[in-house]
This record gives sequence, structure tokens and C-alpha cells, in this order.
Amino acid sequence: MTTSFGELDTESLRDRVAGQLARSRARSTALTDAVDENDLVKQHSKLMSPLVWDFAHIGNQEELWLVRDVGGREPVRDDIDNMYDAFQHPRSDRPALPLLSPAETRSYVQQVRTKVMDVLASTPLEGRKLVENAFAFGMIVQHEQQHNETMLATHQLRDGEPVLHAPMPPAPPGPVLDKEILVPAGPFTMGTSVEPWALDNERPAHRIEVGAFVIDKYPVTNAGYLEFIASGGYDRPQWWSEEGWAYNRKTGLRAPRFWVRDGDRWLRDCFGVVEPLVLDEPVVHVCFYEAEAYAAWAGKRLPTEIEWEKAARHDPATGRSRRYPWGDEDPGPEHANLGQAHLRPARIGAYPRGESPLGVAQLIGDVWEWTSSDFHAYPGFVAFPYQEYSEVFFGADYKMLRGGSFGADAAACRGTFRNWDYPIRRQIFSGFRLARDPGPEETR
Ligand code: AVJ
Ligand code: FE
Repeated sequence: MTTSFGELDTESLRDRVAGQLARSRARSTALTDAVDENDLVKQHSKLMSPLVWDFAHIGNQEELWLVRDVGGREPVRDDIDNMYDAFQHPRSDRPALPLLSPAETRSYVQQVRTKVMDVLASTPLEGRKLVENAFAFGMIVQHEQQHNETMLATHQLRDGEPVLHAPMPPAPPGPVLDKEILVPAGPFTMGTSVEPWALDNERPAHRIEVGAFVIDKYPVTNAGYLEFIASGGYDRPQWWSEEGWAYNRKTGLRAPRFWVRDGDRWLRDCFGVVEPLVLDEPVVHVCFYEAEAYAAWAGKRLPTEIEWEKAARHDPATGRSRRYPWGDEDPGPEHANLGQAHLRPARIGAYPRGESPLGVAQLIGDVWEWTSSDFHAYPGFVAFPYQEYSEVFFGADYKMLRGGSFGADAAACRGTFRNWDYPIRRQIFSGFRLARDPGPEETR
């Protein structure tokens, strides 16, 4: 079992950290080297930071936590913390800041990394909660990977010639039967107290009684979504919540973001390549309100976050919760479409080896899945190591997304991992799957 790599000896743990830091940096470098200086400093959308801000912010967080706090070292630069503090400057204001140039940014993040490798080699990985199991290093690896996904979303918003290229995801190996799966009522362990790099909002593990529910084996596809559009779904207030309808009317929603009308058909802009829709691919770039409206039109609903996690982790044979749907093994390319290896969701049925014990598929990777839940703390939550990661976002303003996308890295995605965003957001790699209450004859 790989659940506690805390069991690794210190040298192996250091090797693991070094490998993950290098992998995250390779991604940041690829995403920033792909475009010219002008594209790095410019704002491609008011929703996003300039790419060069993300990169320097990655370095600055690494410096704050690993160089200064964990390492107790002198600052690499003590004059830029404010500029790269996400809470000081909303994304829309960031291009107006006197940001480090691309060359200065590259040199800054490299200087920080050099010190961090020294800190890693010389810090005992015990004695302090922050360094236990190399947590702070894991947090910084995840932070960089999370911003890599944000940077990928910026790339999707960028105009101009395509610059990112990746092979297609695997195709389904055999015939695909889309179906619903009944999850019988019963207790389930949500969250974790043992996953060494789980973030504060995933903790602690707690037992929950969950009523019976039915959940779709696969996420909603482009084919399904086209039917919703064709049936006039965007013009029928009956499918929309009050806020959803208001947002629909205000912004004139017609289709998922990045869909392009071409005569009587829809195309999709995928990182600058406009292409026909792949019908059995999960729909991506929809907001919560669109997901909710689709579910109502289909006579179903979105799963709660609890239901999603039970479908993903619960093993009825043992009663315990797995790290991932397929077991406790770290994700491999056979399990899930993660890590920007493919720059699109995989067709449904592509990952039979990633299915959960209940037979639910493609929960991890492909698209983040909107759930009906707001962002709340688990019972016994303790903010760690800073309130600004999770706690300041708790409340009804945000909706929870689960499972990671093709743009998320394995380091920043687990069965317990929780993501959140405003219900209007659609530039993220978001889709959804449907659930419903079972009828009385189904649970007998
Ligand atoms: C967990 C993805 C919502 O990007 O706002 C990055 C992650 N926190 N830097 C975000 C995060 C601080 C966060 N999300
Ligand atoms: Fe950040």
C-alpha cells in the first residue's frame, strides 16, 4: 500500500520531493517558454493573470514557505512579496503592477529553487508539523501544479497561433455502455487524516451516513449537451435556477465557452485549433448554472460532494475508502487523464482501469465535475498552515468541483482533493455528471 509515503526513509522522501519539484517546474517552464515576451506579460483575459505573474508568484510562495519559513534563510528578494500576494491585487489589476520582466522572473524562480534544494537536503523532515512527511514541500509542489492548470486556462483564452501540442488521449478499448449506478445507503468515510500531503480542507476523515443515490457511470458528453441546446435548453427558464437564469440573460449564454457556431453546427476552439466536436468526449467549459440547468432538463440533479466522493472512494467489500477510485496506487497513465499529457478530455470509456469499486468511471482527470455543494469545513477542520488557503473561502459563494481535469497534475488531485470556484466560471476545465434519487422499487 502506498498510502503513507511517510513510511519512506528520509532519503527516499527527499528524492520523491526533488522529483516532484522538478516535474512541476518542467511544466511551468513549458507553459511559459511556449509563447513570446509580449504574450507572457499581457493579460489574455480579465479573469486571468499575465503568465509571468503566475510564474513569479509560484517562485514567491516557494520562497516564503520553503526558503524563509522552513529553511530560516535570508530572503532571495524582500521587495516583491506584496506584488505577488494574490490577496493584495485582484487578477484584473495585475498587469498594471511593475512586475518582474520575463528574464527577471526566470532568474528569480531559479534562485529560489537553488536555495530550496539546499534546504531540502539539510532540513530534518520531522519535529515540526510543517515539515513532517515533507508537507510544506508537498504543498509547494501542489501550489505550482495548481498554477500550471491556471496557466493552461490562460493559454486556452489566448488568441493567436496554437503553441501547445500533445498527443490524443487513449480511445475506449471496447464498446461503451453508458449507464447509471445505484449506490446503496450506508456509511462512508469522507476526507482523510492519513494522506501526508492532503491539504487542510480535506481533513479530517469522518464517517457519514449517506442515503441511497444513483449516479451516472460517465460524465455528460458533448452529444448529450448538444441535445440540451437543440431542445432550446438555453431559452427555457424552467430548467434554470433564479440566479442561473439571471446570469444566462445578462450574458446571453448559448453554448459552452469556446464553442464556435459554424452554420448549423457547433465547433470547439481547443487551444487555438477550431475543430468539430468529439461527440463522446465529456463536455468542458460549462459553469455551474449550465450544469444545473442540464441536470433539470434531464430530470436529474448534480451529485452532492459527499455522493461524488462516496462514488469515487467507497469500497463496499471492505467498507473502507480508497485513495483513488482504482485503489491506493498513485495515478498512472492507465488510470486517468491527468497532468496535461493530453490537452483535452478523453472519450468516455477510455479508462476502464480507473473505475471505482462501484463501477463509476473517469472520476479522476478529464474534467473537473461540478457538485451541488457549497464550500464547507469538515467537522474538526483546523486551518493549516494558513487561513488563506481554504478558510477564507468557506461559505455559499463557491461551488465545489471534484476529481481534477486533464490540466490538473496527479500531485494536486486525489480522491479527497477539493476544488472550488464561483458558479459563473467557465474558463476552467469544468464539466459534470448527473445523479438522482432512486425510486422506491430500486432500493428494495
Ligand atoms: C484551490 C484552485 C481554488 O487557484 O485559487 C493557488 C489554489 N491557492 N494559490 C486557486 C491556489 C493559492 C486555488 N484553488
Ligand atoms: Fe497561488
